[in-house]
Amino acid sequence: MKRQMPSTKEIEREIQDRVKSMFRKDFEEATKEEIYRACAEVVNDVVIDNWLTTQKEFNKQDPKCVYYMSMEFLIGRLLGNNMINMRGYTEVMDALDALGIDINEIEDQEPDPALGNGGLGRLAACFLDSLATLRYPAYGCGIRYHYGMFKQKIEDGYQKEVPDDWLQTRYPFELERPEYEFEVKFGGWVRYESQPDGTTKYIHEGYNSVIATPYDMPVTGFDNGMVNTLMIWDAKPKEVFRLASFERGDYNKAVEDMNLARNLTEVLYPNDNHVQGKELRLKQQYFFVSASLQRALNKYFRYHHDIMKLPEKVVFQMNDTHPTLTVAELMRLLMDEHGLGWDDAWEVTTHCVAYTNHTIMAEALEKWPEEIFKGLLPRIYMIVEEINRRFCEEIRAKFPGDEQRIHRMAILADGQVKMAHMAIAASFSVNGVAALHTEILKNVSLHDFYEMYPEKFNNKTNGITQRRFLMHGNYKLSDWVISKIGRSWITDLSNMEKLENYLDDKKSLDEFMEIKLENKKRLAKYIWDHNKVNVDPNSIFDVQVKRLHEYKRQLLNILHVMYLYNQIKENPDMDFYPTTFIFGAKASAGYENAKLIIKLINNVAAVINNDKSIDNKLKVVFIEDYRVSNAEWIFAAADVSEQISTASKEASGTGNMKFMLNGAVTIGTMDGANVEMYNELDGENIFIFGMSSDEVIAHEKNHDYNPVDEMNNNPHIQKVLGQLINGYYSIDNPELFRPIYNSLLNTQCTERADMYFVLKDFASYCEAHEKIQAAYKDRETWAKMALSNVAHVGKFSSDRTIQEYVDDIWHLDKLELK
Ligand code: GL7
Repeated sequence: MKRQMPSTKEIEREIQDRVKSMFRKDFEEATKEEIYRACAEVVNDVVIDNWLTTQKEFNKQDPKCVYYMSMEFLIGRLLGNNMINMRGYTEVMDALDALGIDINEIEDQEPDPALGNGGLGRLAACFLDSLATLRYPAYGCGIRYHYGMFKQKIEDGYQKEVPDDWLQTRYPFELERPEYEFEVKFGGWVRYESQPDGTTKYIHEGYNSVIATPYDMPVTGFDNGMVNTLMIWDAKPKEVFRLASFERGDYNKAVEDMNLARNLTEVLYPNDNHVQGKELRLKQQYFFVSASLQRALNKYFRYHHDIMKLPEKVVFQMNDTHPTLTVAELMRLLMDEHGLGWDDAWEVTTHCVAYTNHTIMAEALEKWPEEIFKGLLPRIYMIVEEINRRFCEEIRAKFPGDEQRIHRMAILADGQVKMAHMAIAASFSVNGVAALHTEILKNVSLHDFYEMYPEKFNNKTNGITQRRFLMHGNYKLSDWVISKIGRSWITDLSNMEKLENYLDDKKSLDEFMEIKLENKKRLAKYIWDHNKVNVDPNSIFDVQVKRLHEYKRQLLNILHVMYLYNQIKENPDMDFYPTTFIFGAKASAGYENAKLIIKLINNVAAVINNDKSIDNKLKVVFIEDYRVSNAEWIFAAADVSEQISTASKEASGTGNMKFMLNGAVTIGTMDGANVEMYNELDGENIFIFGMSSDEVIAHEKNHDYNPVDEMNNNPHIQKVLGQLINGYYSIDNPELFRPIYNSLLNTQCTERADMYFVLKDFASYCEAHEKIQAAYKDRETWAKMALSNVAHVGKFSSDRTIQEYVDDIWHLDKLELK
């Protein structure tokens, strides 16, 4: 039976009781942090009952489950999320209110679990939310990093990385499950033993090992009593006791095991769309893959004995290439532990694994040096060699005589293990994350593989959860939508189209704009508290928040701001609607160009914000430590959403959808899911600019783009670029931004000058901004554009995405819950 949240009165009493029993304090004496912990337990109590019921139904109904394998789950804070999904948010808010406490301050006490970098990790979290809401049986499988994504401090305009010690105090929404511990082995060698029946036994010896311990987190569905599980794995040494007793003399090995366990899950690699081939990362990958598979098989064998039928009950979705070892580890377990021969093991594996590609960026393609791979995973390496041998034979059979093609497609080539190739060879499904991205995979980056296995390729356009990104982040708009069209959109976002009835209703448009203004005031206060910059809530809030990457072109945005500033200074009376340009972005710790762009944004902000002569027409704000929790407020307050990646580079984007849901109007390129947003909007109420992906790809192929021409033909660009190197934004050190200047113009500095076509798209970007200015001046026009975005956002719910994965790839049944 589904358990509901108690009434407001009961919650009020329970919170006080918990404070007393947990901290031996009267409510009045409790700190905010203690009240947060008490609230978490009150909510947990209900969650746990539903979790138990759900898991009992799993045992009874024995449904097919998806295991979503991901190195990243950017779940964000859970208290608010769980209260929303258990339909108890208002009740807790009112209870706290009665006790004189603001719920925001209590939610703010929770560390923001940042077990991911950006879009890819947040997508995994949205998928779990949708799976539970749609009642599909699912497990998330990941890593319990002790330090998540670093916290960003801005000092003198520069990014400083500060460790994110989110586990400093006990996290209330996780549960250690020592009963599901498994051993994971690294290094050593493999000994062969011929068996009397003619088969060979492979024995792994001389290895180091750790114990993998899962911590389970509940994943609540919206208002349906369903609670799935996210298992994140931590490592502990197996040998502690031996170390203490000095027995058997392998003290050194025990020390090694201890260090292995200590380092393994310590920290998330803070790279987005880029991997470094670090051995520790490969260890992390094998660690969580092996532990998750062992737990999955363990569960399977509780109710089944025929391993050949595994694909009827289990599907592993690999979130990018990071968990590709799933392929080889499943083969190993099936053969070495469960006695299958190669062909049977391959038959089972290839019906259980599916792969999602999330990027075409070459630097994100995972390749491991064979030597490292072999040393760390000797048995797995043998299996990969055999997969590769058979795969190359298959290519040869299909394309006889095309040895170059075999070389291009091989899993083992040039001394490397190519993870994407293995993922595609073994998966029964390969999907991209937006229509355009999937087409580029098929026609360009994975073209060889598409020719080999056209039937494997399919598209699943990304989505986001409206529960977190509207109901929680923007309750004012959420309540307003409910007052107009009811509640059905909460679990079926396509119902937002009913808002079309209000597009010509002046009163509704006014109310809508009033809510936006309230949200802008909330953000303006946040900006004042954090940046000490005074921004006018009546100015246009033009926002670009996402990871800092050259292909995402924050540089184009800030160069345009520099251009506007020049314009306003040259023509003080020009017609210009005051605009606040808001940025938020973390750069990977070792990404020098990206970090310098952050510094540039902050220096430009300092100059512009302190120039009284421009009469507050322009403001620039860099929000420190952009993360899930402040993102919700930022989306709610945005008028304009900047989605300006070089066409073809952003696989999908998901921030674009969160802005749209919150009634911001997009300025964007025809890239990723922007293309589908454009289609949903019938090409209206969105500002598109710049080259198409075909044009970009053609220039890349023909090497015929020269940014110097762009500069010479455009005096505005000339002036702005001059200001990069004449000390205009860096008086003390005029050379500071020279590397940015060089990256745009100087072929000697990068592979290609202006790799991401910033100057090429500059003029058309300026024009699009002029159109925004014109549209914003008419309040009603703008309101209609913005509301039209909300009305057409239906497609971009992760509920829709998950239903497509279920129908086309996973084939799951909904769990029955009474
Ligand atoms: C990403 C893509 O860059 C992004 O466009 C996409 O929305 C996201 C989820 O599919 O995946 N790929 C990637 O490597 N990272 C992403 O965010 C880090």
